[in-house]
Amino acid sequence: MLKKITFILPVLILALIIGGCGGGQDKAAPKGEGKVAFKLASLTAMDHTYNQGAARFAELVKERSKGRIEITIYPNGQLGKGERELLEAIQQGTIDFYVGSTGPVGGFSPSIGILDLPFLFRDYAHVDKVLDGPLGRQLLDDLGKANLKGLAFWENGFRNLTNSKKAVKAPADAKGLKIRTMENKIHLAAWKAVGVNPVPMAYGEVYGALQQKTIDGQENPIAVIYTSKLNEVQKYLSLTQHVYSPALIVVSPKTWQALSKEDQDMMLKTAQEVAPYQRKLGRENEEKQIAELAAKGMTVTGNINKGAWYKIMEGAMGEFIQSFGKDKVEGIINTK
Ligand code: EAX
Repeated sequence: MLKKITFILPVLILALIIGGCGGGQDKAAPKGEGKVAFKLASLTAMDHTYNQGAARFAELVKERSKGRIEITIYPNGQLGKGERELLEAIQQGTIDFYVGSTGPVGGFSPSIGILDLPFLFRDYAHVDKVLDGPLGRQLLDDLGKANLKGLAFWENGFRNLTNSKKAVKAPADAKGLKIRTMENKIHLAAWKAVGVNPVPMAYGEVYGALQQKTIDGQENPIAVIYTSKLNEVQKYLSLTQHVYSPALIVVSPKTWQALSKEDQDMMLKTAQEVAPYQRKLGRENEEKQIAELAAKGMTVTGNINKGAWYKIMEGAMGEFIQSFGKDKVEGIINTK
C-alpha cells in the first residue's frame, strides 16, 4: 500500500503543477484561443446614446484586442429593471459592464452625489471641464471603495420634467403631481421642496406606471424621453433642465482583475476616448428630438424661469451641501 501512495504522490504533484501553469486563465465564457465574451447592461433603448457609445466601445475593444475580447450589449433593462440592481450585479460580477446614470450611484459611493445637486452646471462646456478634471478623476477613483471600477464619465444629460396632466412652467404649476424620481435622496428632497409627490422607482417600471397613470410624470434628459418614446404616455414636456445627470461606464472588479494589465490599459483608454463621442450624440440631437416630440403631439413649455426653480430646490440642499463640503460645491460652480 505504502509503495502505491509513494508512486501516486509525485504524479499528483506534477499534475497540479502543469494545471497551474495555465496562469490567470481568461475570465468569462472562454471561447477558444483565449477569447473572452463579456456582457454590458443598460436600461435604455439600443438607439439611445448609452448604447451607441457602448457599441463604439465594444467595436474598438474587439479591434484593439485583435478579436480576443467580445462585448455583447444588453439594452432595455434585459438584465435588470433598475440601475441600482445592475450596479449590484456589477459588484457581484454577474454582469461585466454597466452604462447608466450616476443617479443611484450615490447610494454606493456617496462622494459622487455632489453631481446631483440641482442647477450645479451652467452648460455642457462647464460639465466637461469638471468631469474631465481632477474632481471627476477623484470621483471615479472613489468608486473603487464601493467595489465598482469606474472607467469614464459618459453622459445622460440635463433632465426635464414631463407629465400627463398640465403644462408646467413655474414650480407652483407642478404642485401635487405624482412625479417618479430616480432612487436618489437629493432628487427626492428637491422635488419634495417643489411640492410634488415624488415616487422613487426603477427606470424599467416607469413607462408602465405612466401608462397605467399610477404616476403623473417623470423627469429625464431629452435623449431618454425620445428614445423611450415617452411621448406615447406623456402629454407635457417642460424644459426645466433642473439637474445635469452624468453617466458612467463601469466594469466589475472581478472582470477587471482577470484582465491583463495591457488589456486594462487599452480598455480604460478606449472608454475615455469614447466619452466625447458619446456625449456629443445627445447634445447634437437635442433640439431635433424636442421638435420631433412636439410634432408627435407633446406640448413643449420652454423659456422656463430657472431661477425660480433653483431658488425652491436649492432651499432643500443645505444638509447635502454641508455633507459634500461647501468649498467643494463652490469649486464646481466657480470652475470656468
Ligand atoms: O440612465 O433612471 C433614470 O431616470 C435614468 O435617467 C435612466 O435610467 C437613464
